[in-house]
Amino acid sequence: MLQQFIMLTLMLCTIALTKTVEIPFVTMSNGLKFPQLGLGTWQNTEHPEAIKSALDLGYRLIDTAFLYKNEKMIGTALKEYFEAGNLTRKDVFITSKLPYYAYKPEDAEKYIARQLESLQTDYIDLYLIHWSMCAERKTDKDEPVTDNDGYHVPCNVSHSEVWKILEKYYEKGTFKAIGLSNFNETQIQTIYDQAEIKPHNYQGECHILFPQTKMIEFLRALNISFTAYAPIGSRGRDKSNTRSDGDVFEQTPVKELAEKYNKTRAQILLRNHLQRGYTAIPKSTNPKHLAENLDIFDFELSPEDMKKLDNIEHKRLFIFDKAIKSPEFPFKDVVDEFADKPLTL
Ligand SMILES: NC(=O)c1ccc[n+]([C@@H]2O[C@H](COP(=O)([O-])OP(=O)(O)OC[C@H]3O[C@@H](n4cnc5c(N)ncnc54)[C@H](OP(=O)(O)O)[C@@H]3O)[C@@H](O)[C@H]2O)c1
Ligand SMILES: *[C@@H]1O[C@H](CO)[C@@H](O)[C@H](O)[C@H]1NC(C)=O
Ligand SMILES: *[C@@H]1O[C@H](CO)[C@@H](O)[C@H](O)[C@H]1NC(C)=O
Ligand SMILES: *[C@@H]1O[C@H](CO)[C@@H](O)[C@H](O)[C@H]1NC(C)=O
Ligand SMILES: *[C@@H]1O[C@H](CO)[C@@H](O)[C@H](O)[C@H]1NC(C)=O
Ligand SMILES: CC(=O)N[C@H]1CO[C@H](CO)[C@@H](O)[C@@H]1O
Repeated sequence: MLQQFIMLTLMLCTIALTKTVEIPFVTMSNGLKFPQLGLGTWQNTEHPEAIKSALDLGYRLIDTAFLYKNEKMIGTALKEYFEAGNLTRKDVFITSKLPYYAYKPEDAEKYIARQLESLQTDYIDLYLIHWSMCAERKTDKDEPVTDNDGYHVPCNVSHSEVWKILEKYYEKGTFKAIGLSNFNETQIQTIYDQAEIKPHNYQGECHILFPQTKMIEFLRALNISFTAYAPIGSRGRDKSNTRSDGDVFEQTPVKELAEKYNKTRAQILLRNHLQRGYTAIPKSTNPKHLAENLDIFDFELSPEDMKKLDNIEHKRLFIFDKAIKSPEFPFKDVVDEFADKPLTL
């Protein structure tokens, strides 16, 4: 009896130890399954091991972009991981994005080809237009043309022209889903109305200081899935294009709920996103944080506590002020606040 009991206990412990976390998903309008928690990679250009650790822990969604200068690193890490082990390409969901200085159709095609090559894959699960505002590109360089004051020189490509390129690759099967990032509701609606293939996803800044409640409702009505970027307040953000103030960890309800639920502040914030019903993509290269950010499936915030996180002063952290001269600049609040201020270069 005792022996059997010990055996069983040992077995259960082993299972508990080797089990990777099962992440819930949302279903996109085209039926694609989209994990509700993923790995952000902005500012990770030097830690391929973090990509592998994340996969070991159970992360299955990796968010990247041409602008992050890490697609080669990620492509190599994935290739090594697949060759060494248990997963294959189809187990991983890759999101990437077209840089704002490559919206002219011939440019877009060139950059897409380079991205596929860097990622060492023949398809990308979700491909987004990174910003609504585009800039002219310096000849033979991955850089925007800027004016004497450092502002991007806008390019003259319509959203519908770029969208048609994404549709073409969707129809070829190169992209399994397509979408937008950093557009406003009017712009999304216009593309939606004109599109043959409707956007499957929108990625926007979203955290307790900028909860995007109206945007999320708007997207739900169109069955466009949502991805929250900077979900824990982009703690390590550099100052280019972002505000330097605004710390979500220091908000009183976050501290109080962390104590009440015996969870870290990051876990409270990520659980809040999960219960709001969309996808969040916290970035980390720290093994402890990677595990912590995934350990949010064993507790639930009460509706009253969810409300406490709703009642915080709202402020956009990402301002993109170098692109403010574009006629397509999407955020009126930023224009009003920053149009006459010097750049946060
Ligand atoms: N579409 C867009 O325009 C856009 C814009 C911004 C971001 N994004 C995407 O969204 C992802 C997430 O946004 P983000 O990287 O700006 O910000 P974030 O995920 O809100 O915050 C990341 C920062 O928090 C730290 N961190 C992570 N887990 C932590 C924990 N448990 N405790 C304490 N600190 C923790 C990270 O440092 P460590 O690495 O040291 O843990 C890093 O400095 C990006 O990586 C990118 O993939 C997209
Ligand atoms: C969106 O479409 C998918 C696939 O048709 C469906 O499973 C899902 O329930 C829809 N979501 C909403 C919110 O309508
Ligand atoms: C921008 O493109 C439109 C349509 O192709 C054209 O009519 C317009 O003259 C262009 N504007 C500039 C400033 O090049
Ligand atoms: C709080 O969480 C920590 C870490 O998960 C755990 O070790 C500790 O026992 C918990 N404390 C209580 C009172 O539940
Ligand atoms: C949305 O973007 C357009 C630019 O294309 C701008 O004219 C409009 O004011 C923006 N709306 C809001 C609410 O910021
Ligand atoms: C995610 C996963 O299951 N990773 C495993 C792949 O295989 C190696 C070697 O057998 C394991 O160590 C990993 O845990």
